[in-house]
Amino acid sequence: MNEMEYVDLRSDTVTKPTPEMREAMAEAAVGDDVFGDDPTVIELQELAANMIGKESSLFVPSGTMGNLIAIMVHCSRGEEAIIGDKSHIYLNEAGGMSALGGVYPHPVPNQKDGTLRLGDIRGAIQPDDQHRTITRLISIENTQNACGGIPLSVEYTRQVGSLAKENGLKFHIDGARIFNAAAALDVDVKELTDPADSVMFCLSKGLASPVGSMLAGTREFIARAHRLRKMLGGGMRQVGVLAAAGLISLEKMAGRLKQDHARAKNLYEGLKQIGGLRIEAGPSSNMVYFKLAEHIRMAEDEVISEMKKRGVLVDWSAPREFRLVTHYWVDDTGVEKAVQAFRDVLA
Ligand code: TLP
Repeated sequence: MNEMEYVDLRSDTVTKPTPEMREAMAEAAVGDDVFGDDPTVIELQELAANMIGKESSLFVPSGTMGNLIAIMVHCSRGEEAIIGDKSHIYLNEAGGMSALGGVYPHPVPNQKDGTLRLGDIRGAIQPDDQHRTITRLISIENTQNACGGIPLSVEYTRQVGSLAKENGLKFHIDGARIFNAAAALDVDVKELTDPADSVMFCLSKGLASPVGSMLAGTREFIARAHRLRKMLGGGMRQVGVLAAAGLISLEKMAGRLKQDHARAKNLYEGLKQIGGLRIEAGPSSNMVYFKLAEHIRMAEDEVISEMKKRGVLVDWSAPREFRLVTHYWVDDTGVEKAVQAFRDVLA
């Protein structure tokens, strides 16, 4: 089967560049971005900073590097960051914050709604005591991936921001999918980013760029981030070819994410009718999580390969649990095809 015929629901990271992006990439004006010479990167960084409501921004190769740089700017070695126990930073970034940054993670439980309880955050802040590490940072994730792609509200974000300020802490948002959060909540993304000192968001997920994330904050923060990007090997040269796609992500893709959310709802409605699944809450952005019902004897890998035979790529997220993600390349027909394939496979 030709790869283009697959309905790929494994993640929104699988999004290939749109034809318009490929054209813009081919024609992009470029320069050496390590010299600060690439006009397309400069344009992207200005637009991103404007849209996200921060003084400045930096193009980085990945969300993982963006989060790591933010943590390393905010915290010195041996200091501590309060993060969710289901956050991507804690679970899925290969421990980079401690391995490379020397920063100690202080995990607090993510609640079902994706939040960290304010009381838990407060309780995690270390007292001024020579035996303790120094708390420097609070980080939250929006949308909160492992809690169902759930958006965290403006009100909650403000509360975390105030708590950080009251305690002299920095506040970072892993906003890999912050534009999905803004679309789901129907708010300007700036409302969600305003209380934070730094925000990372990805161009390469629902915004459909092939590569790249943005890190945003004050001019001073970005100047320090710039040096760390270089240290980590993330200084890129004629990277305007990627920034050109990023510009289209911001100009055209950020405004269409509600379509992906509507398709995730349709997918959920279709899957709910199938006996072999245990599916709880409906999706609030572009992710549908479900578990295999007890009577299904198939292993995750078998489900994956049977689905693939029917032209649908899926992935498991935990034992007996699957996560399906809608994005630009999944249309209504793709949703129907996926529901039908699950019906056949789990019959
Ligand atoms: N998430 C990927 C996988 O790594 C799990 C996915 O398919 O969802 N923050 C959040 C909230 C993320 O979900 C991801 C990627 C990242 C950061 C890292 O971004 P990249 O992959 O660009 O390093």
